[in-house]
Amino acid sequence: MDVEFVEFVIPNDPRFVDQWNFNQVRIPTAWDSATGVGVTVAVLDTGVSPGPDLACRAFVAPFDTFTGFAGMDAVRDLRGHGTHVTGTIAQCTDNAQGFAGTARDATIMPVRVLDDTGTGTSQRVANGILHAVENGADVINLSLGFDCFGESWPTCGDYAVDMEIEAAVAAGVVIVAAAGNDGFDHLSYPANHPLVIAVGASDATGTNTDYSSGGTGLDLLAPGGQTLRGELIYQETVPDDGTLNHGYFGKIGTSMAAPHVSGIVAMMLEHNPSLSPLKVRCTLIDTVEDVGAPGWDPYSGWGEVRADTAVTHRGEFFTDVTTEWFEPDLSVVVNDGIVDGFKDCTFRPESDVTRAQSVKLLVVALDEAGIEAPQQIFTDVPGTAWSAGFIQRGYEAGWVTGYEDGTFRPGVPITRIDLAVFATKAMGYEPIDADVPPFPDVSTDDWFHAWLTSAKVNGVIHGHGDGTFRPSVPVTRAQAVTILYNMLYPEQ
Ligand SMILES: [Ca+2]
Ligand SMILES: [Ca+2]
Repeated sequence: MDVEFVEFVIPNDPRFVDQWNFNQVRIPTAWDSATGVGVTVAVLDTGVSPGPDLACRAFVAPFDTFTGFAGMDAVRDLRGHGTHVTGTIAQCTDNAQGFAGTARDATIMPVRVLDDTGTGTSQRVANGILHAVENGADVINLSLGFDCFGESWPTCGDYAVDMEIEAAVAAGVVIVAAAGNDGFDHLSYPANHPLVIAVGASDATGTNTDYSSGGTGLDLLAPGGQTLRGELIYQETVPDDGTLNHGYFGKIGTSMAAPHVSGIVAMMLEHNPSLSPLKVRCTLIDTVEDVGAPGWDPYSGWGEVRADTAVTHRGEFFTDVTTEWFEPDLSVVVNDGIVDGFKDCTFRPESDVTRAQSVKLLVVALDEAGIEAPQQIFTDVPGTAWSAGFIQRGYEAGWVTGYEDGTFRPGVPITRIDLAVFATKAMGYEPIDADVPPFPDVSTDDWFHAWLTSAKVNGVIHGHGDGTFRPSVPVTRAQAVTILYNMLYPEQ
């Protein structure tokens, strides 16, 4: 058999050999799939002073929240923090100079929210997030925060910044923040905000460093380095003496860890632009290398980030779905946008599906939408109910039916037979009369037998392993996924 061999591409940046952190989290491998083309990362920091190894980079909408001025002069970085962070995200790469960057073709939006002492106010950060969203940022990197001293969000938080975070994520912008460097068991703010991806720091062993803050809400680790063994994060930046003399500086901290993740997110969004902030976070935590205690733990979150699997993975898997029997079906219907998981990145495959939820799934699976301003059709589904538009859509198409007493019973778990009949009718299949029942545990006298026969013949449903159908048993979310998959992709 002929096998094609390919060269392993190593960028020609001379100092790439010092970037242990890049190989550790598989960034060069991820470059085979994406490099951040067309994706904008806003760096809310001390500004950016581009040196020779950022000369290739495109910068958009630079803005100083202190003066309100725009332009690269306004965001000049005299401290070297924001420039270093920017280097990790998008240093010019394979240019025979200096170091490499993670999302080596991303666009950077420098927003100065910290002054030359590295200090800013919550109003600056809030204004910076607003500026980033209004100017088209896809990702916001926050290598900043304040210590929470044992408090959790929202006790440890800020109202103005919370408002802008929520608006940004609602607009589809992914926010990544440093966990904090105090080594406490509580994250700093805003890493502790539930909508923000919280990044702790690992060293060259891949496990958490002693300075990296952890606790509830920690999502994952990325390399932040440590000084004891000289495992620093190197990029080109300026010293903090105001001279603007560019050089190569090694730094450590969760501030250095977060931009790895921001760069990886930029590559993920190039590879799959439809990923929502929730799917980005779920994909990141589902593709980590688990380190420390098995599963999520307060020191390392879900584990250390892996750029290659995060980028190529399509966000279809959930933390409670591993090698279940329905996973291939699930990945298809999730990527089709028909079903989604929950905000905690679980899918809850064994939970019931209600009748109202089933109708919505079928409407979405048919690539249709709910009717706007729906009327009341069933006595127990007012026009204001979230499901009313979906139920009216299915009712008018002739596949949603209720009960003889005029109710629909939207909150009741749907039975296997009701979902099979809805799905078969929704697909436009005709009932099939047969002399024998389609399954041994149903009868030709059952009201549904012609529909169930059609469902079986058309591949919408299959029986259990023992040949039975069990028509009155409630449908789990896992089973609903399989029915949707069979409906859309019947075996021929
Ligand atoms: Ca370079
Ligand atoms: Ca772990």
